Amino acid sequence: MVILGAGPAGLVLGNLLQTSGIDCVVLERATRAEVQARSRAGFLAPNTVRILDRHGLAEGLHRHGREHATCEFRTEDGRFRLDYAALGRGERHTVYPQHALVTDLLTRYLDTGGQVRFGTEALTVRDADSTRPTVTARDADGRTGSWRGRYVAGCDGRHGAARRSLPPGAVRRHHLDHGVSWLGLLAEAPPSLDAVGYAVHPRGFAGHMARTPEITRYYLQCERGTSPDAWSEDRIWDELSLRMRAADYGPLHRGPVVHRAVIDLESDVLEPLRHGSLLLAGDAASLLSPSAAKGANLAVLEAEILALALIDDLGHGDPTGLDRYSARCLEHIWRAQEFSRWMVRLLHGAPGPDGESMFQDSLRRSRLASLGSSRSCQDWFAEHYVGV
Ligand code: RFL
Repeated sequence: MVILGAGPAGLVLGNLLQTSGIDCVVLERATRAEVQARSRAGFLAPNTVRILDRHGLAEGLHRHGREHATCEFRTEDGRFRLDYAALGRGERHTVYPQHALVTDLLTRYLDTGGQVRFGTEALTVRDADSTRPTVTARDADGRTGSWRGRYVAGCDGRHGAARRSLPPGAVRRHHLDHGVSWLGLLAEAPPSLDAVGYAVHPRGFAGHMARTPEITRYYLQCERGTSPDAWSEDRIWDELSLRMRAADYGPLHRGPVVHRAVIDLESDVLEPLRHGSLLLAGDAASLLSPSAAKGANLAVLEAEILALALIDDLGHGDPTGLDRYSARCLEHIWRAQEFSRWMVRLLHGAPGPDGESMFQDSLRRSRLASLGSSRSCQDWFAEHYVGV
């Protein structure tokens, strides 16, 4: 079994296969240090924690993760808080940075004898329509080699070799550009509020998400095409303070911005998630906008479904799970996509000169008013916000 990519999807899959005695190798383009330093997600859904618990992979997150169950919306009409653990199914998030989870998964996989080839970039997957698919890969010294297995799992993200190797027409790609960009920031500063903060402002969206007691993630809506370095740190903090209405609700804890990236909010779904012996999971299968924090959670869920199906097939000669893999995952993916899209519409809609954007903005305002006042709307939100 050849797994492309040592992110959450590839490493959950690798751990489950390894524990079941299925021989596998993970090919990873980056170095181990790079993989363990990549800061991204932080909000783990209860189902993700249950999956990791089931397979003995949750020790670190139970030790260092923190439970989280409140979000606060700040708008031109005031602010309101939702304690989502008291709504919907009564569930909460665990805040645990993705790089810490990836480090735990990698350590466990290597400690139990798993093989990872770091610095090895998969170039193509050939013969995916046969039972001996082959991956051509280049190592850090520029040497090219081949890796063959019964199956190849494409867990190498949206720009990886798995997607590139799909023959034209084999898989459909459904794509949606939400038309919005965010400047994603990591600040070396403690969280400024004890809630996820969503601020809707005439100058654009601003978001606040705790990561650790020392690190906080912020988002600022920006013009499409903005360079990540275009904003000075002073401008970033001034804009965050303005949009989050710090003058009314309390100042933000400022600190050095240690990472920044511009994210164009886009979504896509590949259908089906399988071409012969090549199976897709995580961002390689479907990209979600970060508006609802679902990507890493879906990656873990899909990896578990795929691992159990592969164990049935390779260990017991039962292909039923693999035959159903794509349909089962797509059901979860489309629900997550729907909620992410709803969140994009909840948080954006700048008023403009034309009637269309005024209309959109009024819908956005009305959506927020329903969320702030209707218990059934809040229950629906809570269920989808923590669910995958
Ligand atoms: P990853 O984590 O991108 O890992 C893919 C791995 O594949 C390697 N790779 C290759 N290796 C070999 N050959 C090649 N040709 C290769 N090409 C790539 C890469 O080096 C990498 O190690 O994909 P995976 O495993 O599918 O996991 C997906 C998640 O990482 C992603 O969905 C989340 O980070 C999305 N996301 C969030 N998800 C959540 O559930 N909760 C959150 O709070 C959350 N916050 C976020 C996010 C994504 C963000 N960005 C990147 C837009 C916040 C941000 C800012």
